[in-house]
Amino acid sequence: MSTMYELAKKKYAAIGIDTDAAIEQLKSIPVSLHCWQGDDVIGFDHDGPLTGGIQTTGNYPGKARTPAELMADIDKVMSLVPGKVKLNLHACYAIFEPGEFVDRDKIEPKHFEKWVKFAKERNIGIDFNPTFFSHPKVKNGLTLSSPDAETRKFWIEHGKACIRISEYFAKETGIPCVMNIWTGDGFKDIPADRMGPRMRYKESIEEILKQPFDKNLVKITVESKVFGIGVESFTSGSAEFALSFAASHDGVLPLMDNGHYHPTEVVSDKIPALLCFYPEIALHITRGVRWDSDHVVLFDDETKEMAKEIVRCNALDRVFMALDYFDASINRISAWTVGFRSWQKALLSALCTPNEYLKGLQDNAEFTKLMVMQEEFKTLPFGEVWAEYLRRNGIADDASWFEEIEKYEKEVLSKRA
Ligand SMILES: [Mn+2]
Repeated sequence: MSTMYELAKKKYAAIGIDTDAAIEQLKSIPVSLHCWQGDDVIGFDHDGPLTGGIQTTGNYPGKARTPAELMADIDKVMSLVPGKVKLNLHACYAIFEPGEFVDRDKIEPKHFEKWVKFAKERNIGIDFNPTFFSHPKVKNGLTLSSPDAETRKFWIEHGKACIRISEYFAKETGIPCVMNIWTGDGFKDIPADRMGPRMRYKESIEEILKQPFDKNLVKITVESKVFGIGVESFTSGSAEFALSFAASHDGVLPLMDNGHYHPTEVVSDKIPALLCFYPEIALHITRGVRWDSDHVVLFDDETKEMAKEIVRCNALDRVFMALDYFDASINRISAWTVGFRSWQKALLSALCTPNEYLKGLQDNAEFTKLMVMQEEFKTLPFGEVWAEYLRRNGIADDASWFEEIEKYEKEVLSKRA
């Protein structure tokens, strides 16, 4: 063990923190890694552009074009991050046989066999997402909330197919699958009817939920969003809609994406509020920048605050954590790696915070001391604990992981012309 870590460990022990225990605990907490950072949310089931109020910007070379390339890239990321990875797939990542095409309302577990094999070989679970965007059957920007019954029917069938696939993932891997429902349904300008689309959205999700499934194996979540590109004025799946839907439907969890709120709202404050009412909740961890909701996650203040809330609410086993962002302007392997490592850092930092002591100061109204101590703890030698965590995960404890990425870019990514 390094001398530097030994010294850091003593410093933390003095404030009641067992850094060895924190490291051990974090090793077993799954965090879902989103496959869509690797190919700019394109997938393998269509040739069209990305739609649905989301947009990738940038044209950095080397994006994955095939399942084999995407899997190789995910392996590279997994070799550079500490902690327990779970794989997060979108339905548009179905893998067809050569010449085969199956539309989204008809996809089956067999179209994800190769992903299951990939997950099993790596001993990881899989989360899933129906893909309600980038498809010709998105009619006038609407899917499940469309006024057109045939359009709604197609997307309801897609949702049901995805529940069957999610259950297949859970059964095959032995790990429950979180299936997240998000649509980009909305309007660019001021609508004349807000309740109509929301009632149709509600009824459509209720139709999807008629697909029988084991609630212990499949966790259905509903994700809200305040606006998107081209849907600035209204979204069917607003925050109040998603929260209320989850609250009133057994087995449905709310999912908060911290890029999906007004810029001054913080999800760190919403986490404990929801934990008062829901046995389990889910998160999409991202970084919003002005109007964009999908920048690479960094080890910044709000990211740390979100992790702190999960840890100090004792809710590590009640919060399903998934990354959700995409940057096409930088090396995608690096974008994935930085984001995953940042969230790991935030969780480790939260586990190394004397939360009970700080709560005590708050409850005793010692607010001066609370501020002083919170500032003091910010400069504890956290870097040494992080380095030890990396070593215990068999990961290099310095920035040499980036040399690996440069090498991979030169040898693999640059050849994808
Ligand atoms: Mn999201």
